[in-house]
Amino acid sequence: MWRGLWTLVARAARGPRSPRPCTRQGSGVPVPGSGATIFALSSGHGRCGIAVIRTSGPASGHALRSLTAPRDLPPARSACLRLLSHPRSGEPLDRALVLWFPGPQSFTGEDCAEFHVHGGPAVVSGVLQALGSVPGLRPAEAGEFTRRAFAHGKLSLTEVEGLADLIHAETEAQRRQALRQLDGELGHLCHGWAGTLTKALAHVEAYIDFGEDDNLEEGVLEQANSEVRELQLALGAHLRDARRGQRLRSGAHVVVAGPPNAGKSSLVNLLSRKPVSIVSPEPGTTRDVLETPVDLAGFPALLSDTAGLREGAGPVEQEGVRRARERLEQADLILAVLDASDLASPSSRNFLDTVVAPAGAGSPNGNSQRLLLVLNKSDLLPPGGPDPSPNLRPHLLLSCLTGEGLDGLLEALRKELAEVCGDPSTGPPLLTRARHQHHLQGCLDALGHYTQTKDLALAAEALRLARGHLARITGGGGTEEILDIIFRDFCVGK
Ligand SMILES: Nc1nc2c(ncn2[C@@H]2O[C@H](COP(=O)(O)OP(=O)(O)O)[C@@H](O)[C@H]2O)c(=O)[nH]1
Ligand SMILES: [Mg+2]
Repeated sequence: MWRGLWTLVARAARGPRSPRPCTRQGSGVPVPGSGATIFALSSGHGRCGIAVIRTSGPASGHALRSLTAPRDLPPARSACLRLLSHPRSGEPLDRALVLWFPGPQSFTGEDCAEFHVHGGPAVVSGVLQALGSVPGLRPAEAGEFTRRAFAHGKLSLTEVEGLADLIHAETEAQRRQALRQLDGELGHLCHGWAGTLTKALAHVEAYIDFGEDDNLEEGVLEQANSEVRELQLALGAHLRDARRGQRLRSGAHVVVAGPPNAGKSSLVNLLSRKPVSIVSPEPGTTRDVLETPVDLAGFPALLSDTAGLREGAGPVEQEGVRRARERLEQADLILAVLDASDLASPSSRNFLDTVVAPAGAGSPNGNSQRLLLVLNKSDLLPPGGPDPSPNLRPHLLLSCLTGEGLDGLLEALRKELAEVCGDPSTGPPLLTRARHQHHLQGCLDALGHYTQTKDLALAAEALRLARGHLARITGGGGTEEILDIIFRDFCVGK
């Protein structure tokens, strides 16, 4: 190996023209209003057992001393019981646990203090007022603690996003995914890819600078090319999966469809555990599309109840049918419901032919739509009798009336949704935001230019561009605008 090559690797990693690599160093992004010490209630609002108020910034130690007696700082990172009183009036406010986190070993990287007070509104507002009276302290803005953590290199941008997702997670799968992202899995993946590009760039630059040098190891350029090809394949695979991560964040579209009176609305109410839709023996009761967010077997879903699909109804119901068909086209998963005791009726046959069969066979664009076939009203079948339709594609028997078959349906839904949303327990890190997808695509496009160009200087530039896109996923070279959008997701006190 040519001796200078690793110097070039290092140069390519740092180089003046190169964007900041994916590292956990400080982002270099100025924090608006940094320098001030901020404070906020970090636990939820309202009456509760314990509320946590925290501060971050250089005056945190002074604030802690001003409010507590005795006035010396507690040992770092150890909880101490202290009497809190107003620094001006001396009025006692609460007996509370206080914690002192000297920077940089704190959440934000700055000096931080925490006050674990009793959660009554008067205690919380008294302590907040007391902190506001300490010179150099001001109330925090939404997401400001996390923004400071990012600015001081405590969290990468993908970890910040993971933290925001964790705070908003409503289902088990969302929590798992958010925790993985907060643990830095996506960041590590990008970091590894950026490392590959840095190496490829070093090889290309070595070739530019020393191509004629006999000591340059043979095949340096070929090695760079093959690394780029491998990376293209990996990025392509992740991009094909990109929709899954986004579904996991915002919920998969699950559309309940079927002929009138099959029990669609009953199923929506059963799955959402609330009376979302009117259930009635009268056909054509549901006309508009009714949507409800639900936790389906641990996955987030937007469940839509639709009008029963049939011909020849009045104009209002016809519009409902049109909307139902439109919604079916956008569905990530169709829950097709039929009345098990009425499979031979014209509306059942028509639904099987026009919706169920095409979904199984694959849609015109080549992507077969996911569909679960549910035969409802199993309680109307003779007990212990044969399958009502042995020739039908795989299906599940259910009775919304008795609840029989619900566990089997939830298990089938869990499997389907793990495919639709990606399985955060086992799969590779998911791209949960359009921002990730955009930069990964940008990286792939730049690598496309690399493979096409014959000019080595342009090839090196394409690699730098590609690496810049990866760096921006984890927060390198992020613009203020993007940061504002991301931090807006946080509440005050986080
Ligand atoms: N026996 C029986 N009746 C059901 C079941 N599910 C729904 N129904 C009844 O079937 C009728 C139509 O139900 P609904 O949910 O409004 O059907 P939709 O038109 O498909 O939305 C109502 O009278 C329900 O009470 C079931 O599992 N067993
Ligand atoms: Mg209905």
